[in-house]
Amino acid sequence: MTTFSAGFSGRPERSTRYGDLPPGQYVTRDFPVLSAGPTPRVPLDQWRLEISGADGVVRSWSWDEFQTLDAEQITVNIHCVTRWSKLDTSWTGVPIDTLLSDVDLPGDFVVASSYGGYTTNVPLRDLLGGKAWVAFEFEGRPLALEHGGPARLLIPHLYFWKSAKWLRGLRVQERDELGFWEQLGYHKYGDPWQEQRHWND
Ligand SMILES: Nc1nc2c(c(=O)[nH]1)N[C@H]1C(S)=C(S)[C@@H](COP(=O)(O)O)O[C@H]1N2
Ligand SMILES: [Mo]
Repeated sequence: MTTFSAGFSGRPERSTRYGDLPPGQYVTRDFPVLSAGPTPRVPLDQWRLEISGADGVVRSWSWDEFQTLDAEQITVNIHCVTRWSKLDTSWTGVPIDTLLSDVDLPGDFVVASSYGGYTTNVPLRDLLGGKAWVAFEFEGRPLALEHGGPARLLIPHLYFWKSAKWLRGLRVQERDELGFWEQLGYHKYGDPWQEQRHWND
């Protein structure tokens, strides 16, 4: 756990753990909210998570079904393209490996889409191998609505705009297709260690 000292919250500071901080980032102890539109409210009894392929939805879970899947505790650093990073955030989430097992994967690219219409593209390989989750708890509590509750994508090794809040579905497809921020100029891959912030980075 990061220790919290009153007065330091929110002030940009240098990490003493330089190795954890990608270039151009500073550490924040706050948890800023960054949303491109209004916060969608999806009642749990109407929530569904859908995996789709070339021919539409191939797997889906209601909230109750999703809650029966094996979840993991994850402690990771997260990095926003607006330059804040947050160290040692802890989450509970279902690995994407679990969601995509038993699914015939019709391509190497994924578009994640959210309730509310947000989209972001991620190569399939970046979601597999224990590198990404659908997270539904933050620091031991149900994920707050403004941070993407009831459930969001968590892909800590890419800039945080790839971690779609209010996740509704993952579509696996043959070609890469730019998402919301990627169409507006953000990098199509978004590796914070290579500072892939914008199209030409
Ligand atoms: N659905 C949706 N997901 C989203 C966004 C958004 O606007 N809508 N913003 C992205 C961006 S730019 C960032 S930095 C993180 C912010 O997550 P937070 O608000 O929990 O800090 O969510 C990402 N996921
Ligand atoms: Mo962001």
